[in-house]
Amino acid sequence: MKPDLFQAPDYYNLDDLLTEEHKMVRDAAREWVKRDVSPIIEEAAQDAKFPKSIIKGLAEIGAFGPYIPEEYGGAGLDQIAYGLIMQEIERGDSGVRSTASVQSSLVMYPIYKYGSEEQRKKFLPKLASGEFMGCFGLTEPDHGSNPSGMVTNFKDKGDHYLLNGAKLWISNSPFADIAVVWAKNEDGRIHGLIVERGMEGFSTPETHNKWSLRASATGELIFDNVKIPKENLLPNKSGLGAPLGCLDSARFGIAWGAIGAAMDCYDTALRYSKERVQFGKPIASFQLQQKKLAEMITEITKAQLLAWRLGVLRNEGKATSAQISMAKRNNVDMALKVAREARQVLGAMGITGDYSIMRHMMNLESVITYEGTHDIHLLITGMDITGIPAFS
Ligand code: TGC
Ligand code: FAD
Repeated sequence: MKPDLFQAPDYYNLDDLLTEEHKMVRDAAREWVKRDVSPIIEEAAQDAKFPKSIIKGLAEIGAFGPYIPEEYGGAGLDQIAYGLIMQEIERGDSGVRSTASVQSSLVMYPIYKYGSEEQRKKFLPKLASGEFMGCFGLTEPDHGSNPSGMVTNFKDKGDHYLLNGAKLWISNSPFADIAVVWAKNEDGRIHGLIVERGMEGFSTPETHNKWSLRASATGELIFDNVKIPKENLLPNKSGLGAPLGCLDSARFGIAWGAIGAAMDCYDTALRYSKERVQFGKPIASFQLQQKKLAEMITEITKAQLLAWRLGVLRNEGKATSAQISMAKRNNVDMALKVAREARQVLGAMGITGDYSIMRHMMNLESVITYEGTHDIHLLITGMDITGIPAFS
């Protein structure tokens, strides 16, 4: 892979909207990605191996629980700082951002928000430091977009619960120490349970042959009469709204993260277009290439503004789930389109691992599917503006 020469585009001087703390956090994440992610990520993706060496660095830049209070080991930052960290990490690779998203929004957040004080104290500091890694099990083989149909279930056996079922497409599952798992009780009510590696009947086989997010480990969660101690049930929220509340936080992070992938593709294409000469001129001098680059920076700038405004609303506690869906959908779609255009600017070189664009493009095919598909987020907007759900 070529040396990382990334220069972040900021066409509308959005840095002026950031505090000194935002810029400090963002720059630390940016430097870390340049130093510790860029040199190893292409090989990790080619080998389809999650690079465990990055866990310590992710913890050090505050990527595990950016907005979780410091008393539980989190970084105690605001939502914009959280978004900026996700942007910088995904500038390196969406799979690395996935690991951070899952740990922060899908494992630490539910324990912090829905867990008991004992659960918070037991798990959050270890998750923040990376000593423990977590995963989040909502999707099942027959229930993806429609998680309310889940069949994974647990029964009250007096001094413990008995968990049965299976989850599929679970980021981090092959190496996670704990899993936050969503399952139905005997009344059909959805609850969150903390399942720990080593519990009898719990296994996490890896899913192979992915062409996307190859540097992120994905797998199953299988529960075969797993005895769950009663103190591992998240006591403070139940119903589908509980896992969906976690998704709000993760989708917000993705809305920022996707901008990072797009920025990297644009920056790479811009630099290449000025250096690559055809017909005696840099290809940047041809109108067709300028159109691509001009449209890319326009769309990136619009997405940056959307994410920033959403961050302000989240900081004020005013962002709705539907607003988060709009930003996730728009920004991931934008990033995928930017990646496809940028790839063309590089011609044949664009398909190689010498540049990051093709890897981003393939990664974004997962990002546009997970945490709610492109179609589902459109239907969420449709429901919000018409008041009529069109899911079924
Ligand atoms: P519906 O009847 O609309 O809602 C059920 C209850 O949930 C509440 N709710 C929400 N609460 C918080 N945040 C949200 N975003 C919420 N959306 C809905 C709702 O108010 C209701 O509460 P209550 O109290 O009335 O019961 O539910 P539905 O069954 O009709 O489904 C709606 C739909 C389709 C929008 C939803 O289920 C959905 O979002 N489906 C997509 C599934 C999804 O996103 N899965 C993601 C799995 S995790 C993942 O992909 C991780 S990838 C990680 C990585 O590697 O980065
Ligand atoms: P389906 O729900 O079967 O959808 C297939 C197609 O039908 C889609 O185009 C969809 O938009 C469309 N569709 C479905 N319903 C409707 C409708 N009502 N109207 C119109 N169109 C519709 N899940 C987790 O729980 N935890 C994780 O950590 C996790 N990590 C993931 C990592 C990767 C790499 C991937 C690819 C997925 C991951 N997922 C995870 C699962 C992800 O959330 C689901 O794949 C996603 O929610 C879609 O579910 P599905 O794949 O079953 O597609």
